[in-house]
Amino acid sequence: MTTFGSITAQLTEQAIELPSWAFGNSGTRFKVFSTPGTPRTIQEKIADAAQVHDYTGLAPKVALHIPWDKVDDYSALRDFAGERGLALGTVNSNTFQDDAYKFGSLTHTDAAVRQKAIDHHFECIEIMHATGSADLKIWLADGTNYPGQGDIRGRQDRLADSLGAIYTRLGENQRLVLEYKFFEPAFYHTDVPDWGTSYAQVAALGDRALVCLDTGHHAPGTNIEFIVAQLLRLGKLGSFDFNSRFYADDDLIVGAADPFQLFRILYEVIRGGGFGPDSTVAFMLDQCHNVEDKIPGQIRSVLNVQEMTARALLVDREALTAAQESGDVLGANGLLMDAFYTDVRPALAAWRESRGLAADPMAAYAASGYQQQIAADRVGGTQAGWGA
Ligand code: PSV
Ligand code: MN
Ligand code: MN
Repeated sequence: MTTFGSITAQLTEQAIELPSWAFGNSGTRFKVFSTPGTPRTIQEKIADAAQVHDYTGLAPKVALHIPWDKVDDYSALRDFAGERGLALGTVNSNTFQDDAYKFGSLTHTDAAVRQKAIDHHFECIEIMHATGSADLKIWLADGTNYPGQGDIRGRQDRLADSLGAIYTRLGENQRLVLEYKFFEPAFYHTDVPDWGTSYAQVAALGDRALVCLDTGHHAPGTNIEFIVAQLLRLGKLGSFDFNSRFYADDDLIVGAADPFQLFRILYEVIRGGGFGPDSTVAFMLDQCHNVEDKIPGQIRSVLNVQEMTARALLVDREALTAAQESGDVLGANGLLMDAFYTDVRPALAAWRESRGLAADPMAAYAASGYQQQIAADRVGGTQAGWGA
């Protein structure tokens, strides 16, 4: 069995990007519950994200969502984040909250609507130049509710054209990541429903176009780690949106619903070269905290990813390969399960402490008084985002 001591160097390489919107209110279509101290501005969201990084050392970047996080001066925002030890990460576009997009955005039959959506992405690319962000993430709400409502083939062709226009505008060091989702808000078909469609679209664009895998965007029972293995094999896994789900796109804390699935995904990431200094895979959270406090929700999330990464790194790969190749079915399965069942929490706590971090980041944050402080300070004002 691989020892904990032999994986700590790899653990220091872990970096998880936090979504700005996780710090804002969000909810369901039934109710958005607010939590005291919720940020009203992107600066307050960044300040909260810095707390997560301070206590865990795991979250050095914050992803933006435009226009929710719109400001006049993005270079100043970059400096603001830098002063708090953070960099600005992925820029997420938004073509789902404008009346013009009722029947689609990049896929719309009306060239003027498509151009509006393309122009929005051009604006995102400009912002990326100022923020130093590498990735433009596109998640499309485009789709139809009824058979016959749209020409699903024509929409695919228009999507390809629109993405082509956006891709050509990217800077040399910038990438486009295309997220897929099998349903919602459209219910009959979505225009990028699965990894195959995302792959087909990005493959046609070029090397700097890749797939974004959101763990909550698959039909129940889907073997997500197989998709991970395949995309890594094809060199097209650009990024993750981590979260967990019981039923639909629940956006719950990653690792909460199915820690074993998270372990299996991270094992394939490591196996496929998606983890570590040579990897270009971006690890992001895409979550909402509707009933729990947001900062501890994010702290718990990055710790869950760290814990399952540690367990996945503990897999004795040499022994596993030997068992696989000799047809030792139960031996191979046992090796994987041994690593999964290893409680790495005490070792991780001691290791954190040895690096000057809190042994228990959840407890340290709770004791810091920050939550009470923001609840007292942040009175009045409104936020932009899901819960707006
Ligand atoms: C909607 O499903 C969604 O959760 C996508 O996963 C995006 O990544 C996110 O919203 C932010 O736009
Ligand atoms: Mn997502
Ligand atoms: Mn989603």
